Amino acid sequence: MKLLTPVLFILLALSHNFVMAGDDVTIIDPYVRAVPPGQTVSAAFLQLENKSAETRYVVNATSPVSNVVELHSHVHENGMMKMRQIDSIEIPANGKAVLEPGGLHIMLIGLHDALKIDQKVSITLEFKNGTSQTIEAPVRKIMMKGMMKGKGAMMKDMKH
Ligand SMILES: [Cu+2]
Repeated sequence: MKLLTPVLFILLALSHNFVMAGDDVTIIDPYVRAVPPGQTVSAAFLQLENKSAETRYVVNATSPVSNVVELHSHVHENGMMKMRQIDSIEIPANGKAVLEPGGLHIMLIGLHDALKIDQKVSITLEFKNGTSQTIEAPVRKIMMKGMMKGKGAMMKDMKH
């Protein structure tokens, strides 16, 4: 037992260094938008923190829950918000990329099954430097600000 502890420490230190060298991008707070039954399209959101001094890029994403997974951004076109497929998501050196509703997101197209709240969705992100990371993103209900207002107004109307 006395010998085992230092050996374990060395192993832990080695594996930790290995992980750090392989991937200095941390994925924070991933989640997938819950969608009504029958809807076969959803999106995943998360934050990517780059602790390295080099710009990193997500170039592809895959998931077993849908036929197609695309990297998307939102753009304003003639006063309309439109989604657009993009080739990569840039994570600035010592910076962050934020994927959030109305902005960058990972599009899940052609869902095989309905997504259940709190279900963990496995998503693999592939980086330009050849590394990849797999995350388990829970399914969450996301209320849009506009939708919440609409619902509130409706409930108010119902009271009258
Ligand atoms: Cu999209």
